[in-house]
Amino acid sequence: MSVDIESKFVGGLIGTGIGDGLGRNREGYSMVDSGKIVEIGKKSNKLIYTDDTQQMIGLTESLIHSKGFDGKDFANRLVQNFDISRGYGSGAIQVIRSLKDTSEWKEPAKRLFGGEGSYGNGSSMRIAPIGLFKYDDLESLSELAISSSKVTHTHRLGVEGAKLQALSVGLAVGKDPKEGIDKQNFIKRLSEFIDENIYLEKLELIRSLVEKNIDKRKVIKDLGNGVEAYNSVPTALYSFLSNSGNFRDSVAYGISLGGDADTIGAMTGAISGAYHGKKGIPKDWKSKLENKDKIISLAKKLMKTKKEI
Ligand code: F2R
Ligand code: MG
Ligand code: MG
Repeated sequence: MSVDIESKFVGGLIGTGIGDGLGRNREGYSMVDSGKIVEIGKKSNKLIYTDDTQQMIGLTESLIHSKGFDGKDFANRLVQNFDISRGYGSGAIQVIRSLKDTSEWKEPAKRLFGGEGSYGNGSSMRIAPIGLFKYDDLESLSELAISSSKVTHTHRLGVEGAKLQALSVGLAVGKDPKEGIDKQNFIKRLSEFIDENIYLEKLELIRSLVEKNIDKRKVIKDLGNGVEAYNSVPTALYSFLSNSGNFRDSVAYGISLGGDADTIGAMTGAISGAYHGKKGIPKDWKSKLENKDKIISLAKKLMKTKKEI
């Protein structure tokens, strides 16, 4: 097996941005044909990203600067990069505003939702750089995913979603798209790291649905398309696995499910981009991504940092 790891780092990060930018105007809408999403891509002059990619950029910058994960540094970058026009979740807005006024960066996230913490998909949608950075050490990958989630999302289901998404990206890096993917084995390997029943049940569902040609309505009903991490991380994984042959199909499918479309697009794009690599992403989509050169440069720096530590 020979895989171009740098291409995969670039793929995982620009995949996030492309899925996010393509899905941006579909967030909150109903399902459509995948062809409609491809058409949106053709008609758009630029793929403008949202909070998903804005936070992904901050996490990547932080991993590079700190040569690993540092919660305080990441919290500072969430504050510095905050741009409300990108469309953040209400809990995320509260946490980031509180982080600005305190050095106790672990505290604001714990106060959300009556002290329950958030189970929104905000810490999952930005996690690609952790999956890339630790793709060769899934135990460390899981620990970093948990720590990075807790800066904004402390609810156990929010944390577990971030872990599952990061693991999916990490596992995809090590696979050679020329060899194809053993879907059953991919899901089995993920399950070994997952503790929460709702995710284990959805992984089991993906295992049974993925080899069949399933109606989209059933996918939405069984796996979800909502803002909760457990209603969108498994959906992104399914979108990738059921369309693993090429990046365009997987991302168009994920976004076409509607609901939290930018975020399902970002997460599907992260996994699919980490699998197919930069070369597997359609040129027209790549060229339209906002801040493409900056994101590519960050992916290369992330890989360099990994090599140096
Ligand atoms: N915010 C949006 N989209 C709406 C605005 C877009 C519009 N186009 C614009 O430009 O203004 N999208 C982004 O938010 C989602 C990620 O959210 P995140 O970061 O997880 O935020 P939050 O608020 O923590 O969680 C989201 C919602 O989940 C529910 N929830 C979470 N934990 C809960 C709990 N313990 N109990 C009850 N409900 C809980 C709440 O409804 C939260 O508001 C992505 O879609 C991103 O694209
Ligand atoms: Mg968004
Ligand atoms: Mg969203």
